[in-house]
Amino acid sequence: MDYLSRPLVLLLLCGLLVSSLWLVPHVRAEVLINEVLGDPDQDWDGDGEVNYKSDEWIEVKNDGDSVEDLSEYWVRDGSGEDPHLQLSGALEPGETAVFYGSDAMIWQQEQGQSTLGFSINNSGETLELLRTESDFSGTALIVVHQVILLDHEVENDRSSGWDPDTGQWIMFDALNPYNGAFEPQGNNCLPSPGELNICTPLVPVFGLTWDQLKSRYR
Ligand SMILES: [Ca+2]
Ligand SMILES: [Ca+2]
Ligand SMILES: [Ca+2]
Ligand SMILES: [Ca+2]
Repeated sequence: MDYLSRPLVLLLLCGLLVSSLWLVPHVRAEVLINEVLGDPDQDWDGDGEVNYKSDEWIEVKNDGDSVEDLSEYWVRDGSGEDPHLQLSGALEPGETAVFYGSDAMIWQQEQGQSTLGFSINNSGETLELLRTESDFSGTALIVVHQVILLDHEVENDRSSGWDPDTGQWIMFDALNPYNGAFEPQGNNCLPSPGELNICTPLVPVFGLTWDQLKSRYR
């Protein structure tokens, strides 16, 4: 190749690159943190024990209009750089998935890390959802969604999440009603791990034990 044709080839390659980028649809993360319970007081993961680490849970939702591969997503708390869990599975549009502290502990063990679970601080926490992004310089984890939990949200069996009707961040406090003045306020609805955040009130049913009642709302 002579000196004259080399810049021409470069120009052509650049043109091809720009036009191919132009044709690629804009990609943005559609998965979000939908609901969180950070101070468990019951056996949420169903392993027969109540544990402050393994029964914490984080629910994610696919808010987009195409199937999302969850293995591209990771969660971590606000205190460090390292993710606590690489998610797994796939989500159809509108679907939710829940991951328990026990899932995080298994993953951490597989990675040779300390089994800290999600480490959701009961006095308040920032949780981040990250996504694997690749470009010419390599692969990085980019924060795509963040939620902030205040002290009163992280109390025995209270969860916080997005209200599908109002779009507001709200507290699902039917199991531990909140009467204080801080936002978010409670809505007297039950936490809904793995389900859409549709309000189910706690209705006492005569003749059922407390455990039977709770299991109705899993
Ligand atoms: Ca448990
Ligand atoms: Ca906690
Ligand atoms: Ca608290
Ligand atoms: Ca939910």
